[in-house]
Amino acid sequence: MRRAFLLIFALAIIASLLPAQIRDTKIISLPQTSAVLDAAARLGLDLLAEIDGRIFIAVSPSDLRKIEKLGLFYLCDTRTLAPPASSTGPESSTSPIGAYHTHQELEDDLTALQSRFPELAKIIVVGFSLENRPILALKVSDNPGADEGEPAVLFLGCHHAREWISVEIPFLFGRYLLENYGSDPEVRRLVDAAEIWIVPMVNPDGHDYTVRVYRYWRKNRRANDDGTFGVDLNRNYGQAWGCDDFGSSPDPAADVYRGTTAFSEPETQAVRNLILGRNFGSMISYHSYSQLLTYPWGYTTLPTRQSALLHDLGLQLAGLMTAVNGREYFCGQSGTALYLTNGDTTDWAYAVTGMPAYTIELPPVDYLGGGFFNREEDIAPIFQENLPAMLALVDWTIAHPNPVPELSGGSRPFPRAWSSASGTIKK
Ligand code: 0X9
Ligand code: CA
Ligand code: ZN
Repeated sequence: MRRAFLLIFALAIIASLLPAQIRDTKIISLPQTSAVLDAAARLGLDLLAEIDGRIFIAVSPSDLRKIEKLGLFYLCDTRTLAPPASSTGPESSTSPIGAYHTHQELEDDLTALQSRFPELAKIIVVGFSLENRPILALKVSDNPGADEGEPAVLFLGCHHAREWISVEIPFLFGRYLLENYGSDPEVRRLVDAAEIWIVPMVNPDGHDYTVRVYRYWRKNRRANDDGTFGVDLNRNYGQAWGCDDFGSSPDPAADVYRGTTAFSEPETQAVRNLILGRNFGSMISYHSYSQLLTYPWGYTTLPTRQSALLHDLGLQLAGLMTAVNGREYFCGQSGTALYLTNGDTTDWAYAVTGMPAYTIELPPVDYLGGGFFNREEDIAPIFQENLPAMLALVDWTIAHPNPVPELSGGSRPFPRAWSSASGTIKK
C-alpha cells in the first residue's frame, strides 16, 4: 500500500534524522523539478510536502552541503512553514499561524464559547503539560456542570505537535454543536442525551514549539536524561507499552521515543485520568496525515475480541466521510493498515474500557498535497467531511452505552464517577 509505505519510509527517515541536533535540522524548499526529485532520491532526503509546486524537505547540515554542491537553489523555512495566509477572516490577520489555533488562541476561543453558551458548555482543565500549560477539555452537554452519568464520547486532537489540522477538527465540532443546538433538533437530541468531551490539544508544549521554533516537531518537550528532548505521547500509554522496539523506540532521541515508563508524561496521565473517570462509550483521536480510520490493535496484527464491531462501525464512519467530498478514508486495523505502534492512545483506551476507539488520520493522503502542512482553506472542507461521522458516533454511543472491557475482570480499575478533585472547572 503506497501511503503505508510512504509513512513508514518517512518515519524511518525522520527517526534517523531528528536524533542528532534538532536545532541543526532545517526545513528548506525547492522547486518541484525532475532534477530536484532525482537529487532528493539519490541523497535519500525526507520529502515532507509538496505545496504550490515546491517540495519541502527536512535537512541536516550535511544534506544541505550536498544540495549546495549540486548547485540547487533552495529557500529556508525553519519557523512556521504555514501555508500562505490567503484566506481572509479575523483570525488570519492577528494570529501567528493564521486560521490555526495556538494554545492561547484555543483557550480564548473555548472561553468565548463557554460564555456564549453557559447552559451547554463547560471548560475543564484535565491536567497540565510539563511546561505547565492547562490541557483544556470542552464538555458539551445539557447541564454541563453536573455529572448526569450520560454516555460520553471523547474527541482528542494534537498528540503530535506538528499535526495542526488535528486541533481544528475537534474544536470546530464543539463550536458546531453549540451553534446549532438551538436550531437543529438532531444536534439537540445528541447533546441532551450524551456528554461530548473535546480535548483539541493534548500536547500544548510541543505545539507551542512548532509555532515558535521548529514547525516539524512531533513529541512533547520532556528534557530527557541524555540531553535530547521529547517523548512521543502516542507511544506512552499503558497497553503493551514498549513490548518491542519496532512499534516504539527506547532511544530518547528518536521521534517515536516511548518514555521511561508507561504514562510517564503528564499529558498522557491527563488523558488516562479523564478516560478512567467517566462512562466513555467511544472515542476518536485525530492525527494527520494519510486519510485513514484505524482501530486496535496497533501493537499486533492479531485481532481484538470485538474486531468485527470495530470494523463494521469504522466502515460506516469512513463511508460517511468519503461521501461528503469524495475523498476516500481507508478503514482497517491499526497494526495492519498502517504500521505497528505500541503504547498508542486507542489501544490502551480500548483495552481498559472496551469502547470503540478510533485513530483518524486526516488529509492529505500523502506528502503530495502538503503532508503535515494543510492550507488554511482546507480546514473547513476537512471539518465538513468529518462532521457526519462525528455525529454518527455520538448517536451510536447513545444506543450502545455500556462497553465491555477487553481486559479480564470486566470492571474498571477506577471508580466511574469523576470527582472534581481530578480536574478543575474553569469559570
Ligand atoms: O504513528 C502514530 O502515532 C500515528 N500516525 S502519525 O503519522 N500521526 O504519527 C498512528 C497511530 C495509530 N496506530 C497504528 N497505526 N498502529
Ligand atoms: Ca447532560
Ligand atoms: Zn500523529
